[in-house]
Amino acid sequence: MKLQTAITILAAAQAVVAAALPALLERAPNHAAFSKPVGRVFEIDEKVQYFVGTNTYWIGFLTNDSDVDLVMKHLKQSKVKVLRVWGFNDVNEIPAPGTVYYQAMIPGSEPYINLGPDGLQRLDVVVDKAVHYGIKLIVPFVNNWGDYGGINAYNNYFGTNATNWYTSAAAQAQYRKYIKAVVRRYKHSNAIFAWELGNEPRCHGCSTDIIFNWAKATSEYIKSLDSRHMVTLGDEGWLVSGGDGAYPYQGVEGIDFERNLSIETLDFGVFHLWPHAWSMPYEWGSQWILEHDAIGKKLGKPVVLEEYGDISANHTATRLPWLDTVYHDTEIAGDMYWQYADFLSTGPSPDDGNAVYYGTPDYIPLVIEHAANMVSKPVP
Ligand SMILES: *[C@@H]1O[C@H](CO)[C@@H](O)[C@H](O)[C@H]1NC(C)=O
Ligand SMILES: *[C@@H]1O[C@H](CO)[C@@H](O)[C@H](O)[C@H]1NC(C)=O
Ligand SMILES: *[C@@H]1O[C@H](CO)[C@@H](O)[C@H](O)[C@H]1NC(C)=O
Ligand SMILES: CC(=O)N[C@H]1CO[C@H](CO)[C@@H](O)[C@@H]1O
Repeated sequence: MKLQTAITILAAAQAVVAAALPALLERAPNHAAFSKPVGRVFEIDEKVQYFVGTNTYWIGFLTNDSDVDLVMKHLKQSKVKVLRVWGFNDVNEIPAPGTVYYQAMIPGSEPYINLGPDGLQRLDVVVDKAVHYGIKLIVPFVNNWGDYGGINAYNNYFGTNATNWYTSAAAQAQYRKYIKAVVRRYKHSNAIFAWELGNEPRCHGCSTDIIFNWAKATSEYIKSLDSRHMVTLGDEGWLVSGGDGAYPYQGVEGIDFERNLSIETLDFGVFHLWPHAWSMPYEWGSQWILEHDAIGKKLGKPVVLEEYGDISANHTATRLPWLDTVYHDTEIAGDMYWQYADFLSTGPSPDDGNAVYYGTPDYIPLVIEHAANMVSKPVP
């Protein structure tokens, strides 16, 4: 309680702290080259290359540095180059001591960003270890879903909802304050691969104008803070036509992947692949991959398969055809499976049915072999 009060005061006095102790707010620069698009692929560590990546949303919430180190070391050994980690963790009430959170929006008091040891200092460890092992990070700023707060946490505070959050001046001002704090902290680090507006933004039943305008304005804002890092949206890649009118092609989530990808301040497109959640057969995955590659080709931008998973009895049998499509039949710049898992000091990391654990039989074809293929795939 006492410590929390101290942190609250510290956060409230952010401007003063900023002047006195810039290191608290801004991480030290590391000067190696930043990742950037080159045609439909990326230059990463000064080499134009295809990549394999993965997702560990939880890594910035771990409290043991050795666990972060272990994961990064295993990723490097596996030639996994890009890691997506939640850059948000919003709460509406202060959690129990030792539980990490990044932003507090407690009804009745001023929202603040947690710069303490149970706040962004945990994300600092992820960034530092990423620098050490040469891993690049994709960092989304908000969740469409209720996990770790997200839009819902803003809604609880500002009285907004899942659709008008995108246009609420008050909610957007706080979201931008949060973006500014995180971007400022890591803007000099080449461990950041890209900033991401959010995890799977949706505006169900809305005109695609809502998210288009929000994505345009927010990405422009991020570029105004940090022109050197790439920015991407974080959407699932919804299309507005084709596919015999099946759910992913109906535009009902208020997203038009192609339209959004045309935004100048979005450097590349991402899409996700969740056949079982979208009532599509697993075999349809390759079609979805080919369709997004074709749109990237039309607009001349890299496209990344940023999340994919299955809950079938055999992950290898289900996913290998998708990976073969990515590798043999497209110029998809990289694919990032959901979700990497490992054995931490606290036990196994989370498994929602999609996890592939480091060192298990599925890990060999799906990660080790596929990553070796992708990093040696000739670039155009
Ligand atoms: C942190 O993790 C390491 C293993 O990675 C373990 O040896 C150590 O006991 C852990 N520390 C705590 C405080 O749990
Ligand atoms: C959000 O509130 C607006 C009214 O301000 C309403 O029109 C809209 O349907 C609401 N959306 C949801 C998802 O409840
Ligand atoms: C899973 O599928 C792969 C590829 O089709 C196959 O080689 C492997 O034996 C299967 N594993 C199990 C446990 O059935
Ligand atoms: C550049 C581009 O492809 N723009 C398309 C964006 O999406 C709209 C539909 O929402 C199309 O009309 C544009 O041609």
